[in-house]
Amino acid sequence: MDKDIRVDEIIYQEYLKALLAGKRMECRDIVQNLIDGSIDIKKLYSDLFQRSMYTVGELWENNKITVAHEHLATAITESLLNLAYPAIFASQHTGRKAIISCSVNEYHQVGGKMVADIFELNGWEGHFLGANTPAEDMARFIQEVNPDVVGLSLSILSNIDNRTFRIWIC
Ligand code: B12
Repeated sequence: MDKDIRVDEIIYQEYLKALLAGKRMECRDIVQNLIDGSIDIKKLYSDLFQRSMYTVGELWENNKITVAHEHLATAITESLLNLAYPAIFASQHTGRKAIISCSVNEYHQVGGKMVADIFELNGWEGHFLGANTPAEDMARFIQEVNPDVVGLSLSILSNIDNRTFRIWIC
């Protein structure tokens, strides 16, 4: 793998501009070029996807963009994660299993999905249960799969739901 392939400032700004303008094909081309150049997937996730979504959050917080722009950027980002899948699922499996889930009421799902993908990249089975997962269902799935690791994803502190932990402990 060529470790020199990275998201430099020019690529990042070009991608951000396209993302904010909702230009899905331009974003896709940038990401596909990086993948074709064998970029480290962790760098792609952190230096392009995460960084741009944090910028989207700041712009939204400062009323520089609307909720519609944020939704569009999120939808584009989620669709582009799939471009990395051939690389992610090429890893030899270790037999280890991880479950990552958003807590009840937590709708920020991009970060948790990325975490599950990185487990896959490292040869784990990375189960991602998505947003707002009911605690009982999460607990049942954990019993079924018997994972080595369970990770909870939340961006809003008040979404730490005591009920989830009580059910896990039982
Ligand atoms: C997109 C977005 C949304 C979308 C999410 C849609 C979706 N499909 O995911 C929607 C519209 C639903 C949304 C809603 C809200 N949002 Co919002 N949102 C964002 C935004 C812009 C991007 C989130 C994102 O994708 N980030 C990129 C990912 C890659 O980063 P990440 O989540 O941090 O994940 C990384 C790490 O945290 C870590 N990680 C994440 N999970 C896990 C789990 C484990 C186990 C491990 C080890 C690591 C790990 O690894 C990830 C990869 O590095 C953020 C801005 C930001 N700074 O993130 C605001 C942001 C998170 N939202 C915010 C707010 C306030 C809200 C609302 C309350 C707004 C409202 N008034 O309705 C609601 C709350 C909804 C809810 N109950 O969950 C605030 C939160 C502030 C706070 N913490 O108090 C932020 C920071 C915006 C801001 N600047 O103010 N939002």
